[in-house]
Amino acid sequence: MAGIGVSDHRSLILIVAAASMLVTVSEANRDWYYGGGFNYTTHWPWGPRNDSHSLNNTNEPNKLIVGGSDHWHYGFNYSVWAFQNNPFYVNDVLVFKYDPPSKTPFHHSVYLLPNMWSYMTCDLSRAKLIANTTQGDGEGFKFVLKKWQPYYFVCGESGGLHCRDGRMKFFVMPMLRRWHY
Ligand SMILES: *[C@@H]1O[C@H](CO)[C@@H](O)[C@H](O)[C@H]1NC(C)=O
Ligand SMILES: *[C@@H]1O[C@H](CO)[C@@H](O)[C@H](O)[C@H]1NC(C)=O
Ligand SMILES: *[C@@H]1O[C@H](CO)[C@@H](O)[C@H](O)[C@H]1NC(C)=O
Ligand SMILES: *[C@@H]1O[C@H](CO)[C@@H](O)[C@H](O)[C@H]1NC(C)=O
Ligand SMILES: *[C@@H]1O[C@H](CO)[C@@H](O)[C@H](O)[C@H]1NC(C)=O
Ligand SMILES: [Cu+2]
Repeated sequence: MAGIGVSDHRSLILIVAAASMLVTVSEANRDWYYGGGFNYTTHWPWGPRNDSHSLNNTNEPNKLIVGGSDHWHYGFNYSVWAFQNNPFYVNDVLVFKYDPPSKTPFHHSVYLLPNMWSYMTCDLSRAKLIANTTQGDGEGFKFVLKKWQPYYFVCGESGGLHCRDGRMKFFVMPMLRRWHY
């Protein structure tokens, strides 16, 4: 595992705080954790949802290209992207797009990490490969957020360098659509 420099300590503490918030959210499935400016009356978890993802109540899963037009590349801040695209819902689809080694010298991949700590430290020792360097080609690699659980996505290239220094990491906690029973 990579050593953690002194300068990282402050952000580490912030992330730990965020992590413990996440645990609370997991337990309660409260909608208010995600995004700002919520009206507690209208967004109470068991009330009818009314936000950009469900304005017309179609209940359709959303399909999002990770990074938007930036796709999946070194240096883009995916934590910010994920934050701006909250909330995610169970059954939403994330699409990772990146060129295969035949088209570029810059290789990428997608791994899932098992927990917040490995995510924070970009520890790939227990990472699970979900898309290799060629699978982001064309329409991209599609990943369905099947379960109500946190997902820790990282790029696994260069022994974790893309995760650590390249910001190719983000996590999502998809929410349940309350009327799906
Ligand atoms: C929140 O929504 C409720 C119900 O629509 C409304 O009565 C209330 O004024 C809203 N509060 C704020 C701060 O917007
Ligand atoms: C949901 O929000 C939109 C835009 O803010 C509003 O026009 C609509 O009336 C709201 N629907 C419900 C059911 O509250
Ligand atoms: C309803 O949602 C669907 C799926 O997101 C979208 O394609 C459609 O344009 C929306 N319709 C309206 C009236 O907002
Ligand atoms: C990547 O995965 C695809 C689909 O499973 C497979 O066909 C391909 O051989 C793999 N490529 C590499 C470089 O491992
Ligand atoms: C992404 O940007 C935010 C806001 O500027 C910053 O707090 C965060 O540390 C950045 N993430 C990474 C992995 O650099
Ligand atoms: Cu990468």
